[in-house]
Amino acid sequence: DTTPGNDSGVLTETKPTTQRPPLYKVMLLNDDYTPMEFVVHVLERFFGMNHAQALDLMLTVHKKGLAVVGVFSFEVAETKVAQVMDFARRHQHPLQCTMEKE
Ligand code: NFA
Repeated sequence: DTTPGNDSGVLTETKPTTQRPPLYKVMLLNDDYTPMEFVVHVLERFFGMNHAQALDLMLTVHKKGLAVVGVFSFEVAETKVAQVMDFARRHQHPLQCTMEKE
C-alpha cells in the first residue's frame, strides 16, 4: 500500500469515498375535499412551480393518489411539510403532505 503513513507492514487497500447527505421526497396526498385551486396555489407558493406545472402535478395527485412534489435535504423537506400542513390547517382543508427518505 502506498497510502501515506501506512508502515505497519500489513498490505491494505484504501479507497477514497464521497459522502452525500440523504435526500427526502416530499409528497402530496389526494383527498376528496381540498379544492383543486388550493392545491395549485400550494404548489406555486411553496414549491416554486409555474401555473402550468402546478396544474399538471395537482392533476397527477388527484388521479394517482399521491405524487412526489420535490426532493430536498432533511431540513428543507421538514420545513416544506410544516409550511404546507400549517397552510392547509389554517384554511381548514384536509390536504396532507409527507416526507420519505429517498
Ligand atoms: N381530489 C380533490 C378534488 O377533487 C383535489 C385534490 C388534488 C386534493 C390533489 C388533494 C390533492 N377537489
